[in-house]
Parts: sequence; structure tokens; C-alpha cells
Amino acid sequence: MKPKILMTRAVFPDVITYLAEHFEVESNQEDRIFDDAELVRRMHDKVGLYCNTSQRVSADIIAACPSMRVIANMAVGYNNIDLAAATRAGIPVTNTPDVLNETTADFAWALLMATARRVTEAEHWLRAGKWEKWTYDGFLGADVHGATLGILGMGRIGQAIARRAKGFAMRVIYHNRTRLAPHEEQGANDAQWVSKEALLAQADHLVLVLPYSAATHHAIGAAELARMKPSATLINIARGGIVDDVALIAALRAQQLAAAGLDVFENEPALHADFLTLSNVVLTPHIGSASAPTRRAMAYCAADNLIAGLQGKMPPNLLNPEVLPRK
Ligand code: 8YV
Repeated sequence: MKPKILMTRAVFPDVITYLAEHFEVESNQEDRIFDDAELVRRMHDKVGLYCNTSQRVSADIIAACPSMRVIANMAVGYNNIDLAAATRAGIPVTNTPDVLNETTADFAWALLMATARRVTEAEHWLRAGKWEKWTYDGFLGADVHGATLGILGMGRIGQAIARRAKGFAMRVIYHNRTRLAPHEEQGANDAQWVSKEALLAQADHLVLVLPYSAATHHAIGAAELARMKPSATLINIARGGIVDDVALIAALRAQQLAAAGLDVFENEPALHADFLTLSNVVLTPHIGSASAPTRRAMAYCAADNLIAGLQGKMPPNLLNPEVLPRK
């Protein structure tokens, strides 16, 4: 008999076929969202969990699923999983890094450009039938070329964003807990490390690409927004919770900040209703990695991690190697 796994959300059907070569798969192509109790109930006879960031896997859930042997998250971020609790329970946890770096960097630029040049605001106005004549001051935005790009969080996606700034002749500054090696700063990234305070004060366009954790909760709040230029744009493609959304709404209303491009929100998908009343925001539903080839690559990456883990092999993207027996 094949080992049993649960897939918490709908995926490309061929990924289910692929996993079914190895496992008895319980899929969820109806794409219902499981609450904690339903997840635990469905996991009672399963050894593998294939999930994504919409599925919370808390310490209580881990404790209530004693047969669970591997968790494969179809995302690079894994703040939905209590990694420490999984590690204590000896459960390998995997994610899907790298395959989405370039696609997510592309999207950061799409959001930055749309926000700086007011693309969606102008389109809504056009669709509303308001375009009667050209005006010299219609939808004036901020320049991107020649401006200073700030990046908070300079991991693999941050660096892919930095590399793209060359074509826009931008100065790139970044802040990260760990500074890049000199050859990385001077090479393709061409980026200068600055303090967080300097980053906030100098950036014309500030992109957030840091992982969410207790340490980065509200890393951008009222005090940080007050340090930014009133002409600046803020782009969040990382995680809801890194920005204090209430403080951001107040800053955007007061035009203490020119505009924001947001792909992620606190408590998403139930975002703060006041965002919908603002014209100086571009809002997208967490689609940073959503290109067809990349979502497919993520889905197979998570599948390969689960297969390796349940076969007792080293999963390619293991987050907690300390759970494996020492050789
Ligand atoms: C995912 C993401 O698509 O990888 C991540 O961390 O935020 C996105 O690429 C989304 O979280 C679904 O798991």
C-alpha cells in the first residue's frame, strides 16, 4: 500500500498525477479552505502534508497530527508553519526557494512602475468614461529612471530586483541584517549598504522583500513612514504584517507618502477596507510569483521535496536539517 498524503489546496492536475505515482493522494481540487479541525481530521491517516501559505500549521496542529512525517510548503516563505514546533517533533519542513526569484523580481518592478506612474488609477478613470480631453497635469507621477531605489531585505529576490535597476540608471541602496560581500555589492547588484534610517530617508522608491517573523512585524510603522520622503513610493511584495497597514493608510491619506503598491496585506485576503477608498495605491492579490511557468516550477519543487522526504532521502530544500539523523 502506498503512503497517504494530503494536499490542502487545488494545484495543477498533473502534479497530482505525479505525486500519485508514489502516494495515495487526497487532493482538494474544489479548493475549499480547511480550518484547523478539518486539517487535523484529514491528516489522521496521512504521512505527508503538501500545503501553501494559506494553511496555518501551528504547534497545536503539529501535536495533533502524530502520523505526519514531512511538510512541503509550496512557497518560499514559511511563516505559516511553526518551524520550531516541527523541528521539536522531528518533522522535516521544506519550501520552494530560487524557482521564483526572477518572476517575483519582475513583479516588484511591475508594481513599482504602476505605482509611480499611477497606471491603475488612470485606467479606472478611463474606464469610468471620464476621458474627455488631454490635460498638461493629468496623472502626473514620479520618475523611476535616475531615482534612488531602496531595498529592505537583500536576499535572492532583493538582488534580482537590484540587478534590474541598471537599465533605469538608478542608484541602489539597501539594508539587510547581513551585509553582502564586497564583490556582490560591486558586481551585478551595484548596491550600497546603508542603515535602515538612511534607507528610509533617501529612497525615492522603497521595495520590501524581507521575510516575515516576530522580529520583522511592523518593521514599517508610523515612525518609519514619517522618515520617508513625501514624494516616495512604498512597494510591499513580501508579507502582510511587515507593514502596519493602519499607519500606512494614515500616511497615504495625509500625503505624508506619495503612493504605495501592495501585493500583500495584514489579515489577507480580508484587507483593511480603507485601502479601497484611496486613489494613491495599487492593490494586487498576492500574485508576486504568479507566472504560469513559475507556479508550475513551485508546484513540482514542493512535490519533489515531499517525495524525497517521505522516501527517507535528503529533500532538496530542507529548512530544518537538524531533524535528520547525524551521519
Ligand atoms: C506564494 C509567496 O505563491 O512563495 C511565497 O512565499 O508568497 C508566494 O509565492 C503564496 O504564498 C502561496 O503559497
